[in-house]
Amino acid sequence: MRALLLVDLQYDFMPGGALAVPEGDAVVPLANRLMDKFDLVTASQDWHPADHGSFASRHPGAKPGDRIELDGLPQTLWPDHCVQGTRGAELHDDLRIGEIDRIFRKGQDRLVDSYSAFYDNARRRSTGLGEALREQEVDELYVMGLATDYCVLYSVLDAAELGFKTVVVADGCRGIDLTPGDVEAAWEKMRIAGRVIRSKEILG
Ligand code: VGL
Ligand code: ZN
Repeated sequence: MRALLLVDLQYDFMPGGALAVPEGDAVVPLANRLMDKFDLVTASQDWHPADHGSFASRHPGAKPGDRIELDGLPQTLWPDHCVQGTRGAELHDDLRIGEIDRIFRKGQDRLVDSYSAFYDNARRRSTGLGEALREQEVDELYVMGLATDYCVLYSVLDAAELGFKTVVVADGCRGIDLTPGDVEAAWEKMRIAGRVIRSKEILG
């Protein structure tokens, strides 16, 4: 059985959002077209408390992009984003939400960030995604969404490590490139962990 994972297609990662990913909105129509090709459609949703430790605003004198240590782990600081219950945390209205079977929220623990849709960065807690995929006997996971060099990358690495045949839909992803080269490095890692394709290989 094959499943699709839509990573963080939320307003704060779209142009105009708090942590805007260039052209982030360009992948939404593609997500809608891909949904019909899969037995199971899942999505992740970055879902932070207002005082999340990854927010630069919580650290006096720090600014977005700075790197600190948060509860023992290296942490890049971000603008406040995807705060639970806010418009910025909502999935894009143009998404065919009714076609998404399950949504997995992440990043609720203020002391640890969660880039992967499977686990927090400290691997203390599972979101339940891996268990749900196993339960549905998914063996192949297709991944697309935002951002290439953070949540897509770490979700793909975890999916591969969990034993799923992992396929990344390249034209369904957009990246941040906080440090120039980050996006290219992410693609290199994902090509090693899984398979990278273009959507036309699925849509014809
Ligand atoms: C993300 C940074 C912080 C992402 C989430 O979805 O890639 N990046 N939180
Ligand atoms: Zn976040």
